[in-house]
Amino acid sequence: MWGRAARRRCPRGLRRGREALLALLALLALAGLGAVLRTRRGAGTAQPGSPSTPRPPRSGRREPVLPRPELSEDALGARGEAVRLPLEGVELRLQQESIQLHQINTYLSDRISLHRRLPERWNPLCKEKKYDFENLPRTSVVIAFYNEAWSTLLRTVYSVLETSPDILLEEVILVDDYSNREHLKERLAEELSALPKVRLIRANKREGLVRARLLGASMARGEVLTFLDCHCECHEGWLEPLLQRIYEKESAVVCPVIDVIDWNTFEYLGNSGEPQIGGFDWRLVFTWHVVPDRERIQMRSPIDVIRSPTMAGGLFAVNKNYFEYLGSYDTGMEVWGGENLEFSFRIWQCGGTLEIHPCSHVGHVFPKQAPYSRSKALANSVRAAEVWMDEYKEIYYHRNPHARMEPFGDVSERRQLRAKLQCKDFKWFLDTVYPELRVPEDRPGFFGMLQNKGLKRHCLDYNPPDENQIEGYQVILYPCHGTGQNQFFEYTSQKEIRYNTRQPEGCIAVEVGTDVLIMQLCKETVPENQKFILEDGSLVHEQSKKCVQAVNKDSSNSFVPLLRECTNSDHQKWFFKENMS
Ligand code: UD2
Ligand code: MN
Repeated sequence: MWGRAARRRCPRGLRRGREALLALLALLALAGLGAVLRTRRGAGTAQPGSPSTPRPPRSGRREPVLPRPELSEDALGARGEAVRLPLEGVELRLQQESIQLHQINTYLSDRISLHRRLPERWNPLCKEKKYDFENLPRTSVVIAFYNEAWSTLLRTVYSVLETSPDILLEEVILVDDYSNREHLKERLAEELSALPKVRLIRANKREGLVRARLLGASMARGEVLTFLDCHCECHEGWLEPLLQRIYEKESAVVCPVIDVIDWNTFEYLGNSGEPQIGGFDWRLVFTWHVVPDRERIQMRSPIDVIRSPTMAGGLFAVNKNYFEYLGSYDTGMEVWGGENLEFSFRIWQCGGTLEIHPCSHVGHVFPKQAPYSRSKALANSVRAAEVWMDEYKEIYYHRNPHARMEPFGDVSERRQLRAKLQCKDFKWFLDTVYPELRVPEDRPGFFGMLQNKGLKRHCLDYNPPDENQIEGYQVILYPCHGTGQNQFFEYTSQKEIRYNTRQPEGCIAVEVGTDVLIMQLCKETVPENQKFILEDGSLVHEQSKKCVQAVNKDSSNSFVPLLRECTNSDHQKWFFKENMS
């Protein structure tokens, strides 16, 4: 279904590309550069949505570009196991400083070989898979980096060269996004100049990851672009499945499974079971999900591609022409964030597919926390919402009142792109691609901060210690802050008080026999202990017939919401507010 949609729509843009290419071919032929043509030809004539135009079979080695040097058995972390150095004094301090600077234990990373092996983390069936090596498109691997540590960056490069079949790798393009660290200057250029197929280009101002990647892409000679972050390690056989899939279907954008490399121990985690797919919550934060049954029944085997509503963002392969046809990236996005959801929406809404290949695994170091400022992420998300989400952007704004005020620049070109490609609307995306995501009702007057009338500006608040584990803690009262997030609730027509800024969504509940409000996961059929009646400002727990009241905690000045017999007190009155005004 996806393929057909893409095929119908693509030719117009492509035709123009083909005309340009024909003109270029004529010029080159005149200049006697016929030899160049043979390697470039396949790229320009490809039809998105259909198998690649056959190109003359190529020859080349199936072995990796570089052999992996032998490592001694006792080399640190040589097989991806966890390492904890027994340090004290100066060394311990240096390790802590390295974590402070990079939010990654680069002191340890520097002591682990740049050529280490990884434990097998793929489904054993992947080893049996056969590939059309001679026919597969070649790829340029594009890696943008900003102030990355030496060893994590170099390990990424070596790992690509030591795992990618020579015949499939056109080149590795490193894009320095205007880093200011000494080790990334001449020393890096020198180190890389000794490596085959590696090119280094430098931005002459800080571009942010979107434009840095595009800078790399603009120089790429491969038929496929494969993007990686600059702190990755590729698992054996990671590249072939990506290219094979794009060879079969050019409008497929394919991600590897992202395995976790621990920022502190450099352990290579991950498992060979079913990968997770990408989603998002209504704050437009990327989330991971198990594969839904509707997708599982479509898979022909456990190692078939899995369609995913969204991608994490850093690691994917795409046919270069198709990427350009789709409008590459939104160059109005700065630094970090938002581009992954924007691209995901665009791929699906404009006729492509976004998939994860279970046989392609790549490790990624998730830092302890963000190593550089990501304050531009909000504007990037707003751009994505403004261009792709139609009226559903309101659901996002309700949960991020501040986003409405964010200057996001001009998106008219991106909207034109959407019109030109005749992309489907967001409702189609939600219904077809991501039906698991519940669309909030957001009835006027029934969402936002839930403020108590008897107290001065205090709101219901839920602050789970772990974003990924939202059940089980107590709901509290906190000064209203008006930024959505932990104070955003929606009262639904099913009588739930949903905490639906996150995925999966929480619902306020009362544990039987207690007066305490806690968070539980919402259910398909609403459990009795999650039902509340909001009437004339009173919030009645239906099961116990008691009212939610702001109760003074141990005669201090702090209050908690608890169930009490209903009175008419203002401490039992609640009202929703959308923002602080
Ligand atoms: C995730 C993605 C990342 C990107 C981001 C959303 C994965 C594994 N990672 O965050 O690729 O999609 O979500 O935007 O899916 N960089 C620059 N210039 C900058 C900032 C970053 O070149 O101004 C580089 C950076 O060095 C790295 C890449 O862009 O190679 C991604 O940045 P990150 O690793 O800080 O993002 P991450 O993994 O937290
Ligand atoms: Mn990263």
